[in-house]
Amino acid sequence: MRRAVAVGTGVGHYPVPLVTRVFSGIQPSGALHLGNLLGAVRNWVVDQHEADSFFCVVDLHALTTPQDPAALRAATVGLAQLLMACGLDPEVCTLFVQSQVAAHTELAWLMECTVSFGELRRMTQFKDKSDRSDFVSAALFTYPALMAADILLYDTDRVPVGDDQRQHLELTRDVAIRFNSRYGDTFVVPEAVIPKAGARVMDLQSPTNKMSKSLDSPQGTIGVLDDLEQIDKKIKRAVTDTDGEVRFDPSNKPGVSNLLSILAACTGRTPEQTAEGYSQYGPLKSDTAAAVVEVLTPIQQRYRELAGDPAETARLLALGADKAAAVAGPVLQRARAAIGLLPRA
Ligand code: AQP
Repeated sequence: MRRAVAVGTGVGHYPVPLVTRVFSGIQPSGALHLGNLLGAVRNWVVDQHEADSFFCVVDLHALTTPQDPAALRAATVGLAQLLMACGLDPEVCTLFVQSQVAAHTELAWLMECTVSFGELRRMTQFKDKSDRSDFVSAALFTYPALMAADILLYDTDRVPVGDDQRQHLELTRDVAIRFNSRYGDTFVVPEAVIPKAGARVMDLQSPTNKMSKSLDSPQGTIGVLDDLEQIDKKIKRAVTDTDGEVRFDPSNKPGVSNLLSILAACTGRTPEQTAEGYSQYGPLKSDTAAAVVEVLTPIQQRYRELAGDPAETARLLALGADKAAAVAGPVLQRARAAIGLLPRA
C-alpha cells in the first residue's frame, strides 16, 4: 500500500519515506504496568533501532474518562520519563505528547466522518469501559476514530500493540481503505504487530481479565514502579488452580498460563517451552518473580535519575512534538485536500 500511495493517484504526488514507519501510543491514565511493558513498550525499544519510529503519550485518549488536571499533567510527564527509563531514546525515535501536535484532533474529525456508528458500536473495549463507568463521554465512544487519526497521520506501516488493540487496528485499516477508495489514495494502510509472548498479560488475582491500569486490582496488577519486594509477594500469591500440573492452556488453566506467558516474555522463550522446565507451581512462581524483578530493576533505577529533571523532559518532548508535527502536517494537508476542504488562499 505504501508504494501505491507513493505513486499517488487521488491527490497527486507526494514524498513517502522508503524506510518502515512505526507508530504506537500509550495513555497516561494510570501507572504503567507489566502488561503495557511486555505487550507494547519493550517491543518499541527494539523497533526504534529498526524503523523510523514515533511513540506518543496519548493524553487526549486519557480525557475520555474524567481526569484531575494536575494529576493528568504529572502523569503525562511521568509516563514520558518512564518510557525513556524503559529504553526509548528521544535521539533515536520521536517521542511526543499527542495534544502538542494539533493535527491529531483535526484528522480525528475527518475519521469520525468516515467511520460508521455501527462500527464504533461493535468495539468491545467501549462496551467494557462504559459498563464500568458512571459517566460515559461521547469521546469514549469515538475514541477509535482518534486512534485511527493518530496512526494514519504518520504514514505508518506497523503498529506494535498488545492483543487488546487488535480490534481497533482492524477498524483503522477499514477506515483507511474506505477513505482511500472514496477520495483517492491518501493513507498508508497499517498493520498491527502483536508479540508472541506477553501480548495479553492477565490480572494475577483474576486471570481471566487482562491486567489494566483502570481496573482497581492492586494485588493483581504489577506496576513497573512497584516496590520489588511487593512484586515478589504478588507473584507468589498469584491465583493458580488445584490440579497441580504445569501446562500452557489459557482456557482451562488461566492463572498458570499467565505466569508461563510472563516468564516466557521476560526470558525470550515461548510459554510452551517454558512449561517444560516445571512440574510444580512453587518454582514456577519463584522464577517468574525473579525474572520480573530482573527486568524491572534497571528501569526503576533509570527512572529515579530522570524523574529529578522534569524541565529536561519537557524540552525533549517539545523537540519530539516539532519532529512529529513536521511529518503529520503534510499528511493532514493531503487528507484535507482529498476530502474537499478549501485550501487557504
Ligand atoms: N494486559 C496487557 N497485556 C499486554 N499488553 C497490554 N496493553 C495494555 N494492557 C495490556 C498494551 O499496552 C499499550 C498501551 O495501552 P493503553 O495505555 O493505550 O491502554 P489500554 O490498552 O486500554 O491499557 P490499559 O492498561 O488497560 O489502560 P486503561 O485501563 O487505561 O484502558 C497498548 O499497546 C496495549 O495493547
